[in-house]
Amino acid sequence: MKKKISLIGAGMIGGTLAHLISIKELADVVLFDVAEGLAKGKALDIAQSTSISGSNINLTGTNNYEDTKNSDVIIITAGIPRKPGMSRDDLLETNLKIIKQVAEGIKKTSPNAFVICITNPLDVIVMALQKYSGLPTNMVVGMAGILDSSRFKYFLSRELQVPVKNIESLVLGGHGDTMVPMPNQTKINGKSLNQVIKKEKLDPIIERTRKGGAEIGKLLQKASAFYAPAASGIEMAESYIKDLKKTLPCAAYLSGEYGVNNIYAGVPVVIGNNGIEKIVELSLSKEEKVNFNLSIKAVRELFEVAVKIDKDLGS
Ligand code: TXD
Repeated sequence: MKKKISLIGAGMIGGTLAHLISIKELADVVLFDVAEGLAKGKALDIAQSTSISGSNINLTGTNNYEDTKNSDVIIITAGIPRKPGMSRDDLLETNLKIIKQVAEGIKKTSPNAFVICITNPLDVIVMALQKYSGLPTNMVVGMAGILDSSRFKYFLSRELQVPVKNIESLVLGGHGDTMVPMPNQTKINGKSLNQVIKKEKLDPIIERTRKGGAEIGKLLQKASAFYAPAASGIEMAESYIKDLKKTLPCAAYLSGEYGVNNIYAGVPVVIGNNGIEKIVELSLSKEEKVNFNLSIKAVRELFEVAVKIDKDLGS
């Protein structure tokens, strides 16, 4: 029986998600947006490419929540993206209102779905989504670490002239300027990072990773990054749908892991057909632990701002 993925938000990332799902024949797709015609137009356009890609899936565009009911996976990009000069945190008030509306819709129509949140500011928005929807924490996850890790690996591959597939790495913590690229968890052709790159070369790469989203937003002017974010979301959805049990850096609910409680943050998790099946606890260096805790502090502070905006989050 073919699975059903509903995409809440048919903008730059949502449309790209739909196209990637179609090319990979991952599931039937329902593309939802509040903007009249946007989801319908993109779904119809992608559907007309299936004879070329040879994909045998159903694509529906809609602005009626009912069409998304009983989804196996829901990927949420509903919300506004950054404009040049904006921080991810500047999106909080607007996107919090949107995610509350989306969460109430999901609670009614797809309470058993695996929900992947992409909307920024990611760590706080995914926590709000889980609280508003009441879905179990193992079935609500945020996409950020795969994207940040992919950016880090790409920059390293360019600097070291090594194929990106020969690089293993992780970026953990919040999806913001305090994110934590993990040099001690990075291997280049199997060698540890400090054997192949000097600190003065590595630090600018870490900084460029942290600012990766802003760099693309400045170039695009009217959009933020969308190809790599969409590819990252598909990696998570595919691991769930095919029960691949991949270990992936994602924003997951922590209840004691890494000494952290009651907050979402980027950590390595195993994603299978039961959702987040395991949170992988790495042994962090002293510096990594300090940076991780700083990142958690930044997420907590922003969540406190969210609670001031909507008291419902404080209960
Ligand atoms: O790594 C990450 N998590 C980030 C996330 C990487 C890149 C982009 N990041 C964030 O994703 C970005 O800051 C935004 O918050 C979301 C979506 O970015 P996108 O570039 O796709 O934004 P668009 O193109 O503006 O699309 C958002 C769509 C748009 O079509 C709106 O009409 C729709 O969201 N929208 C809604 N859809 C459904 N329901 C509601 N309520 C709604 N409100 C707006």
